[in-house]
Amino acid sequence: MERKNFCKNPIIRSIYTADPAPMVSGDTLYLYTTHDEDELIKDFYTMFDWRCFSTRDMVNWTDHGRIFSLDDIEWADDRAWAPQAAERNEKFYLYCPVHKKDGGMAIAVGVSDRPEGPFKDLGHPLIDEGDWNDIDPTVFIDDDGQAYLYFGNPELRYVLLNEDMISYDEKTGIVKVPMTEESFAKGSHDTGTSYGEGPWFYKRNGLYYMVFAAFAENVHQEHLAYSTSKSPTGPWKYGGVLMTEEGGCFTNHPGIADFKGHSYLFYHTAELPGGSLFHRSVCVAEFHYNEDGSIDTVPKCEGIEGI
Ligand code: FUB
Repeated sequence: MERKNFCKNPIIRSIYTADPAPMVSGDTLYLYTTHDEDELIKDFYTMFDWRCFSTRDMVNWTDHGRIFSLDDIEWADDRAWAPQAAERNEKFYLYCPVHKKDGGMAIAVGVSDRPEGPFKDLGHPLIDEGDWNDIDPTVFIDDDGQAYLYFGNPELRYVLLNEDMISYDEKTGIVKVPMTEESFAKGSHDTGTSYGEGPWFYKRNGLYYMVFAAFAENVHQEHLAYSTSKSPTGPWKYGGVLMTEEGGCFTNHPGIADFKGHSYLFYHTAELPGGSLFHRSVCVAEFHYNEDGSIDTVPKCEGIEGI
């Protein structure tokens, strides 16, 4: 029987979605996602656009459709991968990894006057190091107004965004975070740590959190883990596993938001009919912080109560 006032996982059932990125603006939670196409090209991720959904009660969702796509980015040709959005000075910024026409991955920025888009590309990449590390941006504006954009697979890197949110402090440049076991635990990804990709950066009660998709030793499926720091630029201290390998697909991807007094972890699985590592679906779980700011492992769940 359908439960009333209950948001059943996966949240979105009309299309395959992945890489959830929640953003709260006013009394609404906006959920930006990637979109796994039904028909695969070369049996790989086939992803051309970004989608947006919104809710005021975590149960009833409005589908805003395609809000930004590769067609809007003249210099990109493939891989519309994991985005994150930010609001500043009444404008909205969507940071998106893409594959460039001239090769390699880079991070694009779409700008809009409205959270639900449509977004307009800057016309050039924001981050373009010419290597494949330039994916999975996560953005956070600190209380002092400094905005940070972290990103990367297999290394975690960051830039200090300028107030315009579409450029960064070139003097500081692109900073490489030391990939140590103390920061990210021993694991099986390329740096020898568990840090894989999909960072999600935020602050709560004065403590900075870096949640990420991780590879345990000898395990070829991602789990979610987190590290914390007393400063926005580290050093990071490994905190533990946030979600074990779940949901039947190789990747997972965290998105965290506090909304109307509740804390939510968005993630993805392959649980819709026809699901696979290239046909994923966005889910949500409610969780709680311990007194000291630590987080216990969050079980994958059937869904959440509405608010
Ligand atoms: O969805 C494409 C890529 O897979 C993302 O950028 C990664 O985080 C992983 O979910």
